[in-house]
Amino acid sequence: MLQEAVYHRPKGNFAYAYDAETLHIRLRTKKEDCSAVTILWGDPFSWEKNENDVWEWHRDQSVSMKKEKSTSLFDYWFGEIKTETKRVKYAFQLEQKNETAIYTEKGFFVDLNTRTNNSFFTFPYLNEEDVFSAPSWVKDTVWYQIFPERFGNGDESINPKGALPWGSAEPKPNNFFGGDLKGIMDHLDHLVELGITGLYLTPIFKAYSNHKYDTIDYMEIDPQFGDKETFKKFVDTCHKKGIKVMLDAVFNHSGFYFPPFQDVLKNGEKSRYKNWFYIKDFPVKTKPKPNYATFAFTEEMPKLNTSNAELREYLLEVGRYWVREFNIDGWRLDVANEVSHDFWREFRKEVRAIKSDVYILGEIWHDAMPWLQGDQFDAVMNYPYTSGAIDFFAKQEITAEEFVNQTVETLVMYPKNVMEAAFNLLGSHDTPRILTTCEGNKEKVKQLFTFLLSAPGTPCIYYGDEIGMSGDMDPGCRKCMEWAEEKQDRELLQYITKLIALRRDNGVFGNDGELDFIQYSNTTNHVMYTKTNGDDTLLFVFNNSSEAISITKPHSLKGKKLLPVIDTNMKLDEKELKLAGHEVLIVAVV
Ligand code: ARE
Repeated sequence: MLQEAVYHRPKGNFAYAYDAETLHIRLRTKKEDCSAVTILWGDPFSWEKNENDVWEWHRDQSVSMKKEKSTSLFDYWFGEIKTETKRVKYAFQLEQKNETAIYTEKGFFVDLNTRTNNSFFTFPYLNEEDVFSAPSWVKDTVWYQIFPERFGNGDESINPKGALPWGSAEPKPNNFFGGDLKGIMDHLDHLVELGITGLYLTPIFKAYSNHKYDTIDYMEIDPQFGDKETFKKFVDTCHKKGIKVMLDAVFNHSGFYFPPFQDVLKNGEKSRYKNWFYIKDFPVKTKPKPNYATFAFTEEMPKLNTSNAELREYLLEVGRYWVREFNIDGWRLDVANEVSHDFWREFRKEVRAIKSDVYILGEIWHDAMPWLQGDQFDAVMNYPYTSGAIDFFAKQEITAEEFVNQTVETLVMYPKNVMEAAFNLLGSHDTPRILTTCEGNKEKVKQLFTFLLSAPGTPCIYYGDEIGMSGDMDPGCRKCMEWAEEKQDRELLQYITKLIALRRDNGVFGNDGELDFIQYSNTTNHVMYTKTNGDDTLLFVFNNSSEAISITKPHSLKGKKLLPVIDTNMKLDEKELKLAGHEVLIVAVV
């Protein structure tokens, strides 16, 4: 047994409370090294005197673990402990052909010394208030992201100076086309028909740029988008259409023209706002480089000092205000990983006190476990989950095996209840559009949307991707939405609409199904996974090579009939699955 590969650590993605009664436990071992793993557990205080009148720990519980996921290197085992006393000490019994080993917090034992449990792992107490719980409405949400300057111009009278005719030019870092809130409201039925139930708007507060991440006033709607009365109507209209509204909070930094920063520029050390920022020395300089902390190396974005009590309270009131006064449903937190955990813990308490089911989404592009313990965020923008798929389906830069490995690692990166609320996306206003990444190959786009929309977690569609808009890295990905139907890819729109409907009508397709990769080949470049919940299984087959291929029907599906759930031109027979071209096969296995 390769003991070096065995890994477990409590209170993270390897041991967590799934709900008030249930612990989920994971263990990693070398792939195909162990034939069985059992969790040996008991209440740490259940001691009894044995026949020699000696106190002995009465550990009498055990749970067989299931091999839930595997990569080329590792097997990930999963077990569930239901505990009444909510206190658990546990160890793992690993079995190989003729070898058994006990894995504890203090390493490996050959046999178990039952008189002591201080070498066991500990989940000391399952406190209900510690259980991670995203708002219940999130797991069934299908999100849509809009860059407000570019979705629809509904009121020309509030156009910013120099606004160009809609779609008349390529987007640039500093041009405007007059997108506004009314323009979004005019097209909400496009979202309803698509099956959208959550809308994420990038910043809409007063700022100079077309992206509004350089905030001037956190308490005002930017006049080019409308006013507070329009916004109130906007939220009410979205709610009436069954669409939740999430705004973008830029608390890591302000804009250069944020009045407190302007005051510091003018009054230097005498400014009452000098500690709202991280200023190294006075007078404040922007050249040759800023003598104050900024977002990235962007002098127009001075970093906010969230440890300063006054600034902190100012931002917390911003967080409360838009929930309290406009009943928004969520906050997306910009550059969330660079603001202190301490601030986010207080932010969560404050906004949840106003509305108990506000969704708190952090923009973090990497492993975000420290922010997902239940005391800060409900989810992060889960770029890692789809990056393997994009590298495999779109860029063909990695093999089927590497795609499976990368995706499995992201599936076990978080607790299952965290994964259910994850915000999965193929692109955003910060990335090239998925059709461009696929070099215009629509079949690859369809495979990626199938992967996104059949994944655990909640999917987000970036505006225009559903109608086949292209666009390279920012600002190219921020073109005006194309509303001329003849210029839209209506077939792609219909395909994505159908997938969203499947997700809505079939829980296995969405969050209720456990995703298992069951077959892949680096030579035929196909990947097969199932989504399973009880007796219900869906089979997904992706063929990423250009030739038609035939593959054997996985033995795990032997004896099951395959019924197409979505029209494909696949030829199916009991012996093998024939794949033609880039078609994706989604079948219901009954
Ligand atoms: C734009 C151009 C820049 C140019 C700048 C000049 O993109 O190349 O230098 O203009 O002014 C906003 C605007 C951007 C603007 C930027 C700076 O939307 O158009 O840049 O302000 O003025 C990292 C951060 C992540 C951040 C991205 C952009 O971790 O938080 O970089 N995303 C948020 C918003 C952005 C916004 C800002 C932050 C600033 O979503 O829209 O930009 O408020 C890897 C790394 C990530 C990295 C990611 C993207 O995956 O792991 O950490 O994200 O690449 O670069």
